[in-house]
Amino acid sequence: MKIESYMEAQKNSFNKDLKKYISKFPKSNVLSKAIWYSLSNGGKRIRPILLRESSKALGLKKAEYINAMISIELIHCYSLVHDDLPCMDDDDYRRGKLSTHKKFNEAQAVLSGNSLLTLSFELLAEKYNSRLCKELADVSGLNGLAGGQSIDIDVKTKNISLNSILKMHELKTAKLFEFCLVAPFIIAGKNKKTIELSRQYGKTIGKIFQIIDDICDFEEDDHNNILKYYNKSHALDLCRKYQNQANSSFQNILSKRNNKLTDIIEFIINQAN
Ligand code: GRG
Repeated sequence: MKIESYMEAQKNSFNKDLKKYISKFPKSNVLSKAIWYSLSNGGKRIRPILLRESSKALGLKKAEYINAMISIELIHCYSLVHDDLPCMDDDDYRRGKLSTHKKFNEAQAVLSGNSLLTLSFELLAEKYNSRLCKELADVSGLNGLAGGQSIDIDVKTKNISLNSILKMHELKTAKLFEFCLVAPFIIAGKNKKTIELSRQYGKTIGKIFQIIDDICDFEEDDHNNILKYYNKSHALDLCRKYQNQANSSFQNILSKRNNKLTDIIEFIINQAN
């Protein structure tokens, strides 16, 4: 199967799992409607797909990884809802549809983001020990997603250095990707050294993902974009360097036959063509 069709099939399969999970909640109140709207408006689902690939490579069964897989997408969707708010990026549209605060209102958007965040921890706590909750807290809090967003907002009017842009990429984007690769290794009870390698692997994929996102979304007044410093071809060279690193240093912690991580990295890079 071609990687494009594979990604599409994986996305559809994840959407079914998510629907099943969310259908446990009543849809009669406005908050549940806002939560469902924020989750189901057409994302690529790259994070759960990566988490599933890492799990499959380790031979985990779906029952062992599904809570972690849904939980990472809930965190991601919460971050998008809050990112669109007027006090943050102030976007009226997300994925081609009205952003949650435009469809509902700001208060319900804040609450739906908060609820997605807490639900993701509930899902982890239901199934795993505190190790995984701590991991998710770490990648999504001060030293991760929230910290990266704070830098992004803080530097809006300033001149940001290349190093700060790369740091922001790591916090705002690559940290959640770390979780996708590392969580299955923690669930599978792997040793510390292997867990750390899987973390580096996830981080490297996240850095590639963000460079490609910068290339695809560049606008002239974009102050935080890597294309402020690199031209497109130079930025792609950096992706290829990370890709080689990922394929040579980290692939040996996984069985190559049982996963498509290498193809997915190539798929991500090809989005910039
Ligand atoms: C509010 C704590 C907080 C964080 C917001 C998500 C975010 C941080 C900012 C949005 C802008 C941005 C470029 C973030 C970097 C990560 C990124 C590329 C998000 C978009 O991820 P995709 O492309 O989104 O996977 P879909 O729509 O496919 O789910």
